[in-house]
Amino acid sequence: MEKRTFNENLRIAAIHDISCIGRCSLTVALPVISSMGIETNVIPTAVLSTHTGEFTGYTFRDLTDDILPIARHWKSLNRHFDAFYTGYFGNISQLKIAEEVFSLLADKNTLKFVDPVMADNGELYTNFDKTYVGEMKKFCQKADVIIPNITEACLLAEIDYPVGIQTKDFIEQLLNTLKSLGVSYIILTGVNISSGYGAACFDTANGRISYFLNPHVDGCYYGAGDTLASVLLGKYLTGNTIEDATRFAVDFTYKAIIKTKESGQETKYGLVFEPLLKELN
Ligand code: PXL
Repeated sequence: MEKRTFNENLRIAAIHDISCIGRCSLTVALPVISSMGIETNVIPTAVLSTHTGEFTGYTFRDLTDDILPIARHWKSLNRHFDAFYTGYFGNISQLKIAEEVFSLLADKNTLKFVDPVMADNGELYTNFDKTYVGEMKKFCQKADVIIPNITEACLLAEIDYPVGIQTKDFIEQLLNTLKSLGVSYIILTGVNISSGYGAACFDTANGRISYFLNPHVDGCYYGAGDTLASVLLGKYLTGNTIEDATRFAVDFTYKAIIKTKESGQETKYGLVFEPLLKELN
């Protein structure tokens, strides 16, 4: 894929849920990508009072019926989008609907950046099942870039999830299996090898895998994947190579994890990324 050049009028659309508390999905994508000078439009897939990890009793308003009417209205406005960034969908039918949104609004210069949000730590999130995984696999085939964590990558590749530290051989086997999806780049997050914790960036055209790692911090940090993906997309769109964008995003996320740990706040409330936003512009 050719290197993208800086354009001060960049515009994206982010298709994720709004979790009103918990700093994930749109409450991360909006501030992070906007801070990078990119106009960030949104199509909310659902509204939840909190995200679904470690909270119980959350509200869930499914917005399936609003997605295509929003996209059709946007079509009438004749706006070009530099990227579509998809994340958490409210239900399985929204995957096909998102494909329709791409058909309506994406042109040949629109990057399709897909975070196949559905699982972590070896387990599917509440509300997702094997059928969803199959449909997500088909949806990923429409993408230019996908950014699964290890669990999601294993589900997409139909490979058993490795508990604990992974080997580089395992990571390479996993990425090479996912090559059949036909995307340009795969950014694998949650990589936990003996030399550190972070992400691997796979350029499927030349087979090169680059690792970006920091020390491992114990704990389950909600919204870390959304932070990493949002920073990476913004950096890539503003003219960095995918490898440089990945390095920056991994380091930013690591710093936000350290801030979160220092704050003593419960990790289910998301990453303390706000003090770092100034580093993005
Ligand atoms: O961070 C991923 C995510 C997004 N949206 C909702 C979630 C999660 C992870 O648990 O529950 C609603």
